[in-house]
Amino acid sequence: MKIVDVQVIVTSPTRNFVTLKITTSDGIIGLGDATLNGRELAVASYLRDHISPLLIGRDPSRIEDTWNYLYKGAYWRRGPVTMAAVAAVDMALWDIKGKVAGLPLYQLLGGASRTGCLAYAHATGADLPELIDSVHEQLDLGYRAIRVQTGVPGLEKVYGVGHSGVATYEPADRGARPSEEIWDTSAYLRHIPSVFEQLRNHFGQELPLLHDAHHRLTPQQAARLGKELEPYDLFWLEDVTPAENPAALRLVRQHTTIPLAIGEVFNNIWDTELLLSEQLIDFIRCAIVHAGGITHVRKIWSLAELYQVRAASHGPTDVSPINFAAAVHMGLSAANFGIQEHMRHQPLVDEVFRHAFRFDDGYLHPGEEPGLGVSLDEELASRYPYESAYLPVAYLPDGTLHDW
Ligand code: EZ4
Ligand code: CO
Repeated sequence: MKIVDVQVIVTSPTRNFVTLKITTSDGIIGLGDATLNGRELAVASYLRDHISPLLIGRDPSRIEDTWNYLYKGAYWRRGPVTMAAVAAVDMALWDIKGKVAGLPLYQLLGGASRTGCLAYAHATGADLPELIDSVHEQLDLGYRAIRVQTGVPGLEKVYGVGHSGVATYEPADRGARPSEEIWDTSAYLRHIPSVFEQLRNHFGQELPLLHDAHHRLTPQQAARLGKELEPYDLFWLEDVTPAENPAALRLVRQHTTIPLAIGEVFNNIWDTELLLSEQLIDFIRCAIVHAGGITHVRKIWSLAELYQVRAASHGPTDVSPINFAAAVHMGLSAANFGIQEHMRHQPLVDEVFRHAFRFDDGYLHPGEEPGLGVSLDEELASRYPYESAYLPVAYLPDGTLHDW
């Protein structure tokens, strides 16, 4: 069997997604996600112009070999654009392998290690009453763990906090320029501990609560926040410091026992090596698509397993259901799975990308369809052409561009 056709499909059913479609000489189709929020067309070009011609005629069963061909062979390794492109090929080849075998991906990865993957939902509110309502909404949907993000007094807008509920919180703003937000770390640090105190008073001690600081703090600020949140027993505190400096977490770790999670911007096992081997984190959060696909993230998770770090892949709405399916298959099979972020896509996205994975009573299951279990309705997809969209940028009150 050979690869005979490779296509890159860009579609924007409410937001942009890049999909790689590989067809074999036996007529089997494999799909891979290649979406990189706000930089989608760079990955589409990498795939169309540089990778697709190399795939024609290759044996689709040689996943490991093809991964190394694209990674080592290019000389220029790493980086989110390269690794998303390699990941798309990798997912599509695993999808094909599953279809050839007649088995869902999780069976190829060793079979189920659990009956379902614990999911967490997002709750957001401009103020405490809104936040409490939002947590109740997610609990009513069946979620058993909740990430909470909240407005901060004095700040007009905070990233991750919905303008009109969770559903619309993340779509990158469509338009020619990113929107701009003012961020004030001191105001945030003063406010957050009281939010968790009141959430615990309202919801009791047992509900797993998570929070994302979105890479905005210094190590000293992060250590202080971790210590102040310890009484509220968070499931984790995510992305406290800018992720390109893993050693920053040494100071945080020395000062707080709060569980730490990081990794959504990582794209390579070397980004994780110091954090894992020094046991500076508790959860590794790479997105399957942004860290080289199933083949590479599996290696990261295996390294993590040695150090009692659990796997919790990034699951936002800005990657497609193809990525999400891969994450749930991997989560079901991995010994060290921790929890899966689950932001629901808009219904239109689920129509374009029909999928076998399902959410039920707090848990995700990948379903039993062979491969990843996702199909793309190309006719429907073609009705939603690409639209320029960007993530917002953050400034400090004095106009300094800030980490986020
Ligand atoms: O900002 O996926 O944990 N989730 C997050 C996300 C990220 C987006 C960036 O594209 O932090 O909402
Ligand atoms: Co995050």
